[in-house]
Amino acid sequence: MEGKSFIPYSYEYQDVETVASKASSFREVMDQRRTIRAFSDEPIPGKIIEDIIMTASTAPSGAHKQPWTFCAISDHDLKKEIRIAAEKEEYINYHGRMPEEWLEDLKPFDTDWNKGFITTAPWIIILFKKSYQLTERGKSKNYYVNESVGIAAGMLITAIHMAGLATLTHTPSPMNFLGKILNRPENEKAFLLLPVGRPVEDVKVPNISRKKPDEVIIWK
Ligand code: IYR
Repeated sequence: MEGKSFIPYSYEYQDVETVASKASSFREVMDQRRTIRAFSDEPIPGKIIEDIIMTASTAPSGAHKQPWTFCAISDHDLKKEIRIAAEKEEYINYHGRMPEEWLEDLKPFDTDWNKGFITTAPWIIILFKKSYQLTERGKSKNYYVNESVGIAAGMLITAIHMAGLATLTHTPSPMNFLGKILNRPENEKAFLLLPVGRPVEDVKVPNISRKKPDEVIIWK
C-alpha cells in the first residue's frame, strides 16, 4: 500500500488589489483568443510544443491518474494520412450524417468537410483519453476521464494562446481512425485533434460575440 505523503505548498499571498488586477488582465488576454481555421505553414520548434503540452499535463485529474496521451505530429506524410481519413468521415458528416439543424447551426462558421489545416499547420496534437490504465499487472481504473481530459484540453488551448500561437478544436467523427493510424493501445480513445501554429497573415474570424456575465453567472 502506498502511504500518505504531504509536502508544503508554497502559496504566495498577494493583496486583493493585485489579485483583482491579475484576474482582470487575464480575462482580457483570454478574451482575445479565437478559433482559427487558416494556418500558416511556418515551422514551430518542438520544444514549444513540449512546453505547451506539459502545461496541459499539469491539469488536475481523478485520483491524479493523468489519463491522457498527447500525440504531437509534424511529419507531413502522417499528417496527410490523417487528413485524408478525417476528410473521408467529414464528407459523410456534411453530406447526410449531420441533421439539417446542425448544418444550419454551423453556417456562421463556414466549415465544411475540407480539413486543409491538418496538413498546413506545422503541428497537430491529438489528445487521447485513457479509459483505463494498462499496467504489468493488468488493467487499473481511471476516474472522471472525460472531465479530466476536458480540463487538460482547456489548459492546452490556454497554453497555446498564451504562447502566442493559435489552434482549433477539431472533432472528426467517428474518431477511431486516429488510434489505428497512430497505433495507440486499446485503452486510448481519441478525444480531440488540434492543429497548432500561427494564423495566416490576413486571417478572418466569424463576427460572433460572447455571452455577457448575466447570461452565464448566477449569483446567490
Ligand atoms: N466535426 C465537424 C463539424 C463541426 C461541428 C461543430 I458542433 C463545430 O463547432 C464545428 C464543426 C468539423 O470539424 O467540421
